[in-house]
Amino acid sequence: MEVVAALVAAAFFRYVRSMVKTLVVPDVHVPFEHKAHVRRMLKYVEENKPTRIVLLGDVLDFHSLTVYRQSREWQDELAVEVRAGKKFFERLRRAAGTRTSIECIEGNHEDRWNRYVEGRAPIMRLIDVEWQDHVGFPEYGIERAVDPVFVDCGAGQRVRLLHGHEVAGSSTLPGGHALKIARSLGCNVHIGHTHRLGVVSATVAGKNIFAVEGGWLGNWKSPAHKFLGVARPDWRVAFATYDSTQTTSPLPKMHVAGGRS
Ligand SMILES: [Mn+2]
Repeated sequence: MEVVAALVAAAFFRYVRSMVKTLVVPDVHVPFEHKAHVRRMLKYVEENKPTRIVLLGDVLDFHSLTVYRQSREWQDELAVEVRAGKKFFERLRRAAGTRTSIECIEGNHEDRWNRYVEGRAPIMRLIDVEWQDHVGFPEYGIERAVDPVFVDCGAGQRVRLLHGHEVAGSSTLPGGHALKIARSLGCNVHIGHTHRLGVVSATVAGKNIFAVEGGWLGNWKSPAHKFLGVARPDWRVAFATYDSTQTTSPLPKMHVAGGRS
């Protein structure tokens, strides 16, 4: 009887160890985030304590560093943006606790910092000024993701996470750009970047693959997005979770904001 109990316990702990719950956070665009929906995401983290959190990039807007500036009053506010970014990562770490790994993929908005340094302040390369060191990565144990990032998504499958700007182009239908990337890589893919929400699938070389565009957590009404006006594109507030133990489907659960957001 004890032997059976020990075997059951061992199997249970093997199962728990192999259970990976991953939260995938799309473009937040701090300090132009949607505050209520960021709170909702942080509450999810607090209550569910995922094993892994992967941020898809464009966590930070770096509006002060863009050459496509939409809001004049933000042109000299890099310090404000950096402080808001650090606050965001602090809140995320506090909600997650110490056992969750937090990884961050670089998006085209974080790349604004890199391009600025390369193009306009090359002397800063000599002193190694990297964006992630200024928004709390060392303090809060956030890792800058090393490409490629894969997540166990259930049904024995993995999905590759990218920001989405790595492959040129866009699409008119939600999910279309992710699908293009999935076809070119020949694997399941989940991206941010388009701010749209779409889960689509295709058959590549006889293999069924899926492609996800995971929405965003930004705010339409913020200064950086005012230019969108009333004719808003079909961007959706959302985040996603994957459960490696699900057996019926490899697809994510999409946590989508309803109504107007
Ligand atoms: Mn974005």
